[in-house]
Amino acid sequence: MGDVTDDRTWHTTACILCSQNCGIEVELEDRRLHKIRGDKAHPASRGYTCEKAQRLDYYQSAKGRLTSPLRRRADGAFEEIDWDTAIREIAERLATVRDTHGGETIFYYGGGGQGNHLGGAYSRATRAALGSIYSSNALAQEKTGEFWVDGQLYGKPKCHTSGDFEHAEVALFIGKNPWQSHGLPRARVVLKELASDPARTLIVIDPRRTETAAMADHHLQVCPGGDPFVLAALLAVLVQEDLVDHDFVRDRTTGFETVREALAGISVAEYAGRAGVPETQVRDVARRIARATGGVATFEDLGVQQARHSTLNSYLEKLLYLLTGNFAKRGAMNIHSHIAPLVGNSSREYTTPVGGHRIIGGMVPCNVIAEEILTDHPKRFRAMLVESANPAHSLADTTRMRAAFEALELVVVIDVAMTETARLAHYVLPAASQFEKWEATFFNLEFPDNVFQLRAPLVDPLPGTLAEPEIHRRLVRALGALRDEDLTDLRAAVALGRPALAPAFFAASARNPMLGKLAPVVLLEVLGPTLPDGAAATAALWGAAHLCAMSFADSVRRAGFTGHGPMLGEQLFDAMLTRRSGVTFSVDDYPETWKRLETKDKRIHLAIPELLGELATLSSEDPAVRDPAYPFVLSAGERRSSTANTIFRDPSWRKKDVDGALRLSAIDAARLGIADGGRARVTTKAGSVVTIVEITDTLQAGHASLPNGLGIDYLDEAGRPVVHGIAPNQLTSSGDRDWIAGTPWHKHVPARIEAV
Ligand SMILES: Nc1nc2c(c(=O)[nH]1)N[C@H]1C(S)=C(S)[C@@H](COP(=O)(O)OP(=O)(O)OC[C@H]3O[C@@H](n4cnc5c(=O)[nH]c(N)nc54)[C@H](O)[C@@H]3O)O[C@H]1N2
Ligand SMILES: Nc1nc2c(c(=O)[nH]1)N[C@H]1C(S)=C(S)[C@@H](COP(=O)(O)OP(=O)(O)OC[C@H]3O[C@@H](n4cnc5c(=O)[nH]c(N)nc54)[C@H](O)[C@@H]3O)O[C@H]1N2
Ligand code: SF4
Ligand SMILES: [Mo]
Repeated sequence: MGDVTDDRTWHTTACILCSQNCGIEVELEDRRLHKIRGDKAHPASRGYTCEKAQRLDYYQSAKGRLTSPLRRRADGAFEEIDWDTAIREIAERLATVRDTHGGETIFYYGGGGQGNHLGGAYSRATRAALGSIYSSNALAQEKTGEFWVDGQLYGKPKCHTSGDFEHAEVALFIGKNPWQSHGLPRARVVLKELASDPARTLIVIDPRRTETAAMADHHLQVCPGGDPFVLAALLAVLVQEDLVDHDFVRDRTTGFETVREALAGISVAEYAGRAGVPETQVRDVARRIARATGGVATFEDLGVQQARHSTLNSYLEKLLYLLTGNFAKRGAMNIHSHIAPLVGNSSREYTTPVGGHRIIGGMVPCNVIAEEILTDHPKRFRAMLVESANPAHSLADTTRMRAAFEALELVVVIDVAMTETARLAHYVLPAASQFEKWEATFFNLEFPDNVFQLRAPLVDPLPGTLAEPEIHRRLVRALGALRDEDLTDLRAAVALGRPALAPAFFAASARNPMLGKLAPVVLLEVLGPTLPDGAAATAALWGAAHLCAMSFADSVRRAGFTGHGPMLGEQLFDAMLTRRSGVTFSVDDYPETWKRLETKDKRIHLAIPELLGELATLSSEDPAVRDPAYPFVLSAGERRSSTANTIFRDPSWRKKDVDGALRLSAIDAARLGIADGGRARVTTKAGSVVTIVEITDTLQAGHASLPNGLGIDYLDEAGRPVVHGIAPNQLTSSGDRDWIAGTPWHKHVPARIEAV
């Protein structure tokens, strides 16, 4: 199974704590992840890890793992039931909701966290069997505004760009702290290279002097919420000082004149001032970006995507690199390939059934989910299937989300642990952990080289648990959506060898479209048993490999695959199955980006009327103005060395910042009379909590921050659940959201802070 060196057996897998999924090697001791080191053979991480990977056993060996399906009794307590009973009852009750109110009233949430997307791929079959069409996940509280802008500029929301930071002459991070949160391969190495090379420039826009900002050549320390002003000022400098790449704009875009007019009248001095940044610094940064010949790469993240004007911020960020021609070239922004898209393919806009809210890339805005439940509208969501997510904790306004869960007729949760959401479920299904089953993620977002890694199980599933592909297979079967006779032809084709399956599958799903919709489970049944090493659960990847090879044939060939026609996909699938440290599945030339543009005229459509309208409203807004009742801005959910979403429930994984302190500036702490390590009460319009304080010189006065991922419970010595730290969404409100994408303002919560 593994590779033996120094008398030890090292097993190849990946870290599951953030979207980088760095390749690691693990030495086991019984079922524990005993020793962990970076895997030098991983094509993207190349041996790199951050300190958090060392803690992975806190996930694998956590107390309180679920080991039996659970059913909630009338008295509220859970009782253990066997798998057959659980699957039968869940299927019956879901079918009743479908037959009474329509499959569209069954809502699906989740499908994967930072390390596991394979199971979620199979949920498509369960949803198809139920006629469930509405779904969502965490991307609809961070990235959907950006996806919408991508759709306007590049033709479809799935035209997602990737910054080529490794080669960039200028790197710009906006509301993003990659030193802690990563988001790019080998982040700390890349940041150090950028910071130490005098020919390259690191720019950070962040109200806090983060670890990344402290390394930067230019830290634009905006006031919280100052981003649209500083971004507009940077763009105004480009236009007013005529620093625009006119050749690029003329040859590759439309709508520039409209954008130019919107920016021409902006006073750089005034907007810089309102953002809290010196005008000279804004001009220097704009000129530096315009001057770069070796590419400008940008990364916007939660600091702007979960703040006011979030979709506008995404737009302005993209205009910055587009007006300077930093697109489809080395060191700049490019549209990457994928194994399976994270964003829905459709450019058709549709809306939620009750409130008529815009659905972007197939995802219902997280902040409207409670509203779509807590109503007497006949098409309200009536049942919910939650998989690998903890929305009762991670969505805005915990109190309201709980009320929404309690109003549902049926809640089914698939998880490894008894989460805050699972406690609200009617049925809880125990999943095998990510080191007990075949797993992979579709966080394959890189350019020019894009990497996919399939992970084999390191240990057997904990008794009583099942992997999600098998859970979905059983649900689909119990729902009666798939009969053996539907599969006869496909089984016969597989018997002739895998290459015969593609044409047979195509023909079968043309005859019976439902087979196509159930594809993941169909493949699991017909192809799964024939796959080597018991890798049945990887069957859905066969389809993904073929689609990838068809969509990105040139890129897949450049990655060294030579097969013709369907053999290209077969070869790619073989490589995915066997190269356990990861496969570079596509290698791109920079101009490849143009082929991925989805606009009909193959140009970038620079003018977005809705957002230019919003830009104009900034003239009468001052981000420094605060409600006297809530004079602070609270960032509710900061990424720290001691946070990893809610993947670790055991608080003892944190060696520092054990309680997840509220960070407060020295000025505010002195004024409020709070000492380092003292306690403060934080009150917002949604709730009030008491927390430990850490005094820091990295924050400006009037700004405070709490970490993400805390406020979850874990069993104490006596087996009782005890909550550690503050759940940030006790303090957030679902109504505080972007008008276009519905994304939350978690990083911009008006708050009052008092000494306790
Ligand atoms: N250690 C660790 N890493 C993680 C995670 C984790 O839980 N822990 N989670 C992963 C996930 S799911 C995600 S989505 C990413 C998120 O990664 P990031 O977006 O980098 O994480 P955050 O710390 O939430 O927010 C980034 C920055 O926004 C800044 N900010 C706050 N308000 C404003 C503002 O008004 N304007 C600007 N410009 N900036 C502002 C904060 O000071 C912070 O430095 O991290 C991933 N990586
Ligand atoms: N206030 C505030 N709220 C936020 C944020 C913030 O910054 N501030 N950040 C937001 C962001 S960016 C994100 S990504 C979300 C994250 O929040 P969620 O999307 O809810 O996801 P996670 O916290 O990653 O939790 C993943 C769940 O998967 C379970 N799990 C782990 N392994 C497996 C497995 O193999 N199978 C199954 N079935 N389950 C498994 C874990 O036990 C856990 O319950 O939070 C969002 N919420
Ligand atoms: S960067 Fe992310 S994936 Fe890599 S070791 Fe750290 S937490 Fe794990
Ligand atoms: Mo996230």
